[in-house]
Amino acid sequence: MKSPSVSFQTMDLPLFFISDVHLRLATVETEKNKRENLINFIDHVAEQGGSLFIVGDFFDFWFEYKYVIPKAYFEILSALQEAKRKGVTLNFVLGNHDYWTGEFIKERIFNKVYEKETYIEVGGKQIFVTHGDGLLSWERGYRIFRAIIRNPLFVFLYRWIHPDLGYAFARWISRRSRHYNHTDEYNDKIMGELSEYAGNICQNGADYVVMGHYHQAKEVKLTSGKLIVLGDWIRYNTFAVFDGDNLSLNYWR
Ligand SMILES: [Mn+2]
Repeated sequence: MKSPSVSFQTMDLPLFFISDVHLRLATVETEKNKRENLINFIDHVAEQGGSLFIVGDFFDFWFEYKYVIPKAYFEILSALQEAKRKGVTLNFVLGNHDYWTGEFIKERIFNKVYEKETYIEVGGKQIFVTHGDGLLSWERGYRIFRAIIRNPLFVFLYRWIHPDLGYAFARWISRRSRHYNHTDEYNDKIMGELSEYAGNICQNGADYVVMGHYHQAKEVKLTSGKLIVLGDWIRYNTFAVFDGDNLSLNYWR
């Protein structure tokens, strides 16, 4: 296993984590409900203060053009900006659906964007945060595909596609590859590998591992440390919170 890059950040408490909101361009009823719930949650974080950590796949697709941003996410981006104005630090660990951020996301919306997994240190605890895609032993093909679509040349070329087409194409791909409903057996197999991965990281000094991507809401006690798989905002509406002593997984009402 490749050891992850280490970059320590100091964070204000409490620390909130969410992932896999998969905000869509479509304004269907389920999407409206999701946005309403999410804005309530962001407002709650703004009242509490501290830091918000979005652990990838916040958008079902984000690709940044030079002068254009997608209008579907306007209300959510406004809520984030309002939270930031009230003093919340906004962090974004990029996922496989929203990796293609630029100056707008990096400089204007979020305080800090992480292109890779990261360690954060708060109150003497070390938390390892990763979106989590490509970790499984049988995902070799995916890891190659990922390297291609993140290649600067690919991104440069994609930017020349008209935004209406660029987003429509990504939407089509996303709809074809949507697979949140696995069998229990397959989910257990995934959790087995993730627990082993997290176990190694905790053995090397981390207290917690937080990840998204797998659309399972799981809190796993390890030999030393704990793994939290964040669930999503499609079926679970889950968030993790670290208050300085404990990290726990919670369900938003
Ligand atoms: Mn993902």
